Amino acid sequence: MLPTSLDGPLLGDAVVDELRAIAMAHGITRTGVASAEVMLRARVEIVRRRDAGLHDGMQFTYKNPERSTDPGQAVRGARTVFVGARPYLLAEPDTSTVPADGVAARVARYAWTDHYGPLREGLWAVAHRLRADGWKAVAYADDNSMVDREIAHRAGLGWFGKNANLLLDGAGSFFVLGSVVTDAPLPVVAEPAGDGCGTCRRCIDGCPTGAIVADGVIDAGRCLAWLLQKPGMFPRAFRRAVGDRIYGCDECQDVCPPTVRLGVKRAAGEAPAGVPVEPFIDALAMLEATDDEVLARWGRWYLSDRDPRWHRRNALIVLGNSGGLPGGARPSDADGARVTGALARYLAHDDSVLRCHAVWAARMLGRDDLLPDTDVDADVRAELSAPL
Ligand code: B12
Ligand code: SF4
Ligand code: SF4
Repeated sequence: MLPTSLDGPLLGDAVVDELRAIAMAHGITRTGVASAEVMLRARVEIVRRRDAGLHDGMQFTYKNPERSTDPGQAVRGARTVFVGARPYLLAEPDTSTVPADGVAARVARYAWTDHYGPLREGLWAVAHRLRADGWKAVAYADDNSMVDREIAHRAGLGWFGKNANLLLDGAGSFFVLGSVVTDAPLPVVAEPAGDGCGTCRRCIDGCPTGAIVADGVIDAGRCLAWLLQKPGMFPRAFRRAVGDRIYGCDECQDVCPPTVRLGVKRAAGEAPAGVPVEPFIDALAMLEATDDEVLARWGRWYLSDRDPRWHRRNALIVLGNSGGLPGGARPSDADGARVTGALARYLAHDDSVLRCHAVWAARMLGRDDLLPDTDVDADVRAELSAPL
């Protein structure tokens, strides 16, 4: 039974142990407790980066920094925040879901399957335990109301890597983060973890687009993870750098020694039986699918307005890159029926943004024979003659 006095002394460590055990039962392997004070550093950084244009139109926590950096606005009278990290590194399944005549498109590790659902479930189990004793408690994970890395850092879960991710001591960064904001006076862990990057700068040098513009600072306008989510035309300058990525980007973590050494080599887990795990999908299958099919299979990816246009735009870029660029997958046959069919369909699409990307893909694959001489849309006309 938890103590129930709002004005009483700090709750004991046994309470945190019980909450930790609840979280652990949901796969949340690292936990900590932070004070619920305003996250001033994050607030200042968000505003500074927004003013410098580094957010490239992103909303998320940037929309209302006053709110996203103040746990007290999430739960009135908030005193503490119970923070949890859930590992998302999974072993690659033995069998590929991409057929021989398909085009393999890479999905970032955090999206191979749904990791936020189980994380939220675990955090809500913690919140309900606190509520059962009369405390207020609300769970947040990847929500615009809370800057997850900053609160996890404050709770001592890890350090800010130069790649901007929170690296957990002895485990690397392949973790999703979330928290339970509460008015319960839980005992706080006051010591954030020290820096573990030292002189390393592999992520900065390894980023395919030079998006890490200073230690821990990402220019979203260059970051593939954001550009693949963002609506509209994909900047031509970065399309080759996309390679075979269709959603998300892991490059700055895949080159990170602590993450690879401690996470990838030691701790890749298995997904529970029956849970689909998709490290690669068939870009052609996505281009052939109806809107409903796209949303049913890949609707859990965060893409602007959950609009299947952006799934297809990304699939066309992967198709264009699939002729054998470094990191790109090779279609079984660029002149084959499925590739030709997809290009022909999207070159005639009524959406001019998709036509633009289809023109680019056809030109990249040397299928100029499929291109129209001109187009009613000025952007498509520009795409027909732009340097590749
Ligand atoms: C917006 C967002 C993005 C944007 C921008 C990311 C960015 N780095 O700015 C985009 C779409 C690009 C993105 C990409 C990814 N994201 Co994201 N994203 C978010 C979101 C919604 C908000 C982040 C935010 O508020 N940033 C504001 C800035 C100011 O905070 P910050 O980047 O953490 O910066 C801090 C440090 O710079 C630090 N700092 C200050 N001074 C200094 C100085 C030094 C030297 C250093 C090192 C640090 C440092 O203080 C800052 C403030 O706290 C969070 C979820 C959430 N609600 O918090 C997820 C989140 C950060 N993303 C997450 C993930 C998994 C990813 C990807 C790995 C997904 C992928 N594979 O594609 C990539 C990683 C890209 C990268 N290198 O950051 C996880 C991170 C988990 C972790 N272990 O860190 C989060 C926490 C989601 C979650 N709940 O699990 N993301
Ligand atoms: S996610 Fe990819 S593009 Fe973005 S900073 Fe990391 S390596 Fe660069
Ligand atoms: S690659 Fe090196 S510098 Fe970058 S986050 Fe990892 S340890 Fe830090």
